[in-house]
Amino acid sequence: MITEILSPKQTGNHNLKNYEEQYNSYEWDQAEQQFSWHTTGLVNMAYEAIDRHADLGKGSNVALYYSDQNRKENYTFQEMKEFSNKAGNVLRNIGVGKGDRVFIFMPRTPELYFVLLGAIKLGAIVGPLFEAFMEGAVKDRLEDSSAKVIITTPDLIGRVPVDELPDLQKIVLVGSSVEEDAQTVDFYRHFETATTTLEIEWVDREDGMILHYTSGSTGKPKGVLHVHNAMVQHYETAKWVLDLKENDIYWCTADPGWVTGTSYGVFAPWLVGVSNVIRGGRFSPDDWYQTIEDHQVTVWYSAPTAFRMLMGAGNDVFNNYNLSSLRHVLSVGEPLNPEVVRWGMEVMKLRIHDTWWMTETGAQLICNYPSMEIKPGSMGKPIPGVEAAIVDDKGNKLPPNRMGNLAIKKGWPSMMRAIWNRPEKYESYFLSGDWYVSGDSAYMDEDGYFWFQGRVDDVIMTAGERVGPFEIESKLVEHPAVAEAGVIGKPDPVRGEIIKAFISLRDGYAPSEELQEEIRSFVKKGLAAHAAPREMEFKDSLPKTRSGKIMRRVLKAWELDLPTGDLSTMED
Ligand code: 6R9
Repeated sequence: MITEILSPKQTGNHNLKNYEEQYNSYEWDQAEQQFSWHTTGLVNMAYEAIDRHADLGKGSNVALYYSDQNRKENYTFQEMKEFSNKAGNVLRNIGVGKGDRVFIFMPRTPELYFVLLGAIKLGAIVGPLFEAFMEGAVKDRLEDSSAKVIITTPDLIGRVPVDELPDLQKIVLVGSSVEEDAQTVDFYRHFETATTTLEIEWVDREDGMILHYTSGSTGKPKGVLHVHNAMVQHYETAKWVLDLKENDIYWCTADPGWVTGTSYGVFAPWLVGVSNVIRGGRFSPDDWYQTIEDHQVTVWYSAPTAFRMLMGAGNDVFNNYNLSSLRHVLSVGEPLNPEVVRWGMEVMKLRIHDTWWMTETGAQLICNYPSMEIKPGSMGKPIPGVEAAIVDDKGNKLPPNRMGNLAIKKGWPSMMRAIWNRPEKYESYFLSGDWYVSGDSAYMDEDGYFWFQGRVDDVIMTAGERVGPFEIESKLVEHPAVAEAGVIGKPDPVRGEIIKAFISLRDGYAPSEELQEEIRSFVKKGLAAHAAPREMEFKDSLPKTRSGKIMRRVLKAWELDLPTGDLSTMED
C-alpha cells in the first residue's frame, strides 16, 4: 500500500475549506438558489454561463482569451453574449428550435463557441464532434440522432456524407467564399448582419442540452444525453474542485468533442464568471508552456497523457518559461501516475489534483481538493452531495481495500438522462435501480480514498490474483527508459491470464533483451513478483483515444487477432 502523502498548501483560501464538514452537511438545493428557475421555473445554460454576467455588471470582464497559430483574440462577456446571440439568430432563421439536434464539426475557434452557445440559447441539443473524425464516424452520430443541422467548415464538409443523411436539412459552413444553395448556408454572410439581441428559449431544467457520443468496447458509439440541470454541478465543482475565484485565468486543454471540453471547457468556468483560455491547434510542449505564460494562467486542467508528454520533453524545456502564475493544477481522463504527481511537485512546485468522472456522469464525482491531503495515485474522495461505493456484482457494498465495481448512488444533478434511442442500454447502467455502475474497478482505502484499478473488462486474473493494469503501468513508467505503457491480460492455459506489457521507449533507448529483463526486475522489486509482465513488446507509440486514454482493448485485439471494434475516437 502506498503511504506517501502530500499536504495541502496552507493558504487557508480555498473554496472548499473543510471537506469533511461540507460533505456531511451538503444538499444540492443549496446551489439551486443561484439560477433563474428558482424564481421563474425555467432556465437556459447559455444564459447562466454568459448573459447573466454581462447583465450583472461584469460585461467588460474578459470571458475568452483565444489564440492559435494565426489568431489572437479576446472577447468580453458582453461580446460573448452578443456574438452567441448573433449565432443563435443565424440558426433560428434556418429553422433550428427546441430539441433539434445540431452538430458542430469544426476546429477550435471562437466561432465554435459562438455557435455552441447560440444553439443552446435556442433550446437545441448540441452534438460536438472531434475535428479529426472521418466520414464513418460522422455518419454514425448524425444518423443515430437524426441530426437536423451540421455546422462545419469548407475543409471538413467532404467528410459529411450528406446524401446518406435524409434527416439533415441544413449545412452551415464557417469559412470564406461559401456558395449557398437550398441546403448550404454561408455562416459569416448571415452572422455579419444578424442582430445582437435574441429571444432566449427558456427551457425546463430537465430538457436536453448536449449529446456526447462515446465508444464502448463493442458496438456503435452511444449518444449520452445531458440536460440543463447539469449546471448545478458544473457550478459547484467549478468552486470546490477547480477552486475558481473571481480573478482567475483558467485553461482547460480539452477539445469540446470530449465531455471535458464542454463541461469544464465551457460551462463550469463561465458559470462562475472567470476568464477562460482556449488554445487552438495541436499539442506541443513549447506552445503549451507559452500559453500559460502569455495568459498568466492560474488554474490549469489537463490530462495525464499531456503531463507525461511534458515530462518526456524534459525540464530544460520547462525552465524556458515562467509559469509562476499557476496556482492550481488538475488532471482527468486516465489514472494519474504517482510519478507524474512527483514530477509536478519537482518542476511546478504544485500538486496535480486528480479528478474522476465520465461522459455519462456529466461532471466530476471523485476528486482531490486543494484543502485535502493527497495520496498520489488515488482519485480522491466523492464531492459533497455524492455517495460513492465499491459494490459487488449484485450491488452489495464491499468493505475497504476490496476491489470491485466503482458505483455512484443515483441522483446527482449532472447525471446523463438517456442513451439516445437505447432505453435498455441506459437501464443497464443501474444495479437494483439505485446504483450507477461505472464499469471501472477500484477499491476504497480505510481513509475513504478511491483507487482506480482499470476498466472492469481490463482487470487481469493471473494465477488466482486480481491485478489492475494501472498499478503495473504506473510502475513501468517510473523506469527511466519507459515513456508509456499499456498492460493487458493474455489468456494462458496455466495461469488463466498472464501479464503482457506494451511499451514505448523514451528517446535514446532501444529495445533489447537486457532492457526487457531490467524492466521486468524493476517491476518485481518495486511492486510484486506476480505483477511483473511475463511478456513485453516494444512499440513506437501506443493506441490512444483523442482524450489520451490508452486503448487496452485495441492492444488486446492486436494480441489475440480479434476485431478492434469502433475506432472512431482513436488518435491518428
Ligand atoms: C471525463 C472522462 C471515462 C473513463 C472512466 C475511467 C477513465 C477518467 C479518470 C479515469 C482513472 C481518473 N478515467 N478519469 N481513470 N483516473 N482520474 O474521462 O470521460 O472519456 O467518458 O472516460 O475514463 O475509466 O470510466 P470519458
